[in-house]
Amino acid sequence: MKLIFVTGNPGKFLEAKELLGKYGIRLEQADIEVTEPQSDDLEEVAVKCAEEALKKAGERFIIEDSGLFVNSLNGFPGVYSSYVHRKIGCEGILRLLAGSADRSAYFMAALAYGEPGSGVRLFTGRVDGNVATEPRGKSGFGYDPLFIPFGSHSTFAEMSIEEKNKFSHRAKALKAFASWFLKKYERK
Ligand code: ITT
Repeated sequence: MKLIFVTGNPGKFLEAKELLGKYGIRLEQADIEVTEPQSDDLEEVAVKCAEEALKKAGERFIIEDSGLFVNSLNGFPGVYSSYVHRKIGCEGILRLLAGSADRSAYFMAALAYGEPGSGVRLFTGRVDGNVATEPRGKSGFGYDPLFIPFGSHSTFAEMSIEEKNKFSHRAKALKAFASWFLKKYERK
């Protein structure tokens, strides 16, 4: 079963490909141009992007918006995670957190499935953890060197894709999607 992942982020794609492969779903990447709307609601961004992608994609697809929410920074960088990472990187987040006793944070993923003729459906996933005191590890992308999920001593960047998928926000949203999708497909 083939499915398109509309994303320009190869890290997101590899994680999703590994996980959905276990469900027998063969994922292909498509970098369809989608303008992200101005909103600080992750779910709204994902749904609006999916609605736009629906106009351009000729087949069923998934699209995902995600971000790191640092509790002592009132959820910053949140929906602006990609932009903030490009501008100040992991080091910038560490500077903002210098001296903070509370280093708790979470990643959220809002994953929208779009199917021509059927509209859009949303799935979400969240993982809580702490921001490390220094970047650790070389794998993954974005804030992976900073994030230590509860239940582990390693950062996401110190984990293999398979290990990260045991914890991550993206994997949780993808698992919810995959079980719904397979049931829907089996009914047909
Ligand atoms: P697409 O929109 O093309 O899918 P993107 O990277 O721009 O790719 P987002 O707009 O959803 O995606 O931004 C999410 C950002 O949040 C991402 O670029 C990272 O900086 C961060 N992020 C999200 N999930 C992450 C993860 O699993 N590990 C590390 N950083 C993550």
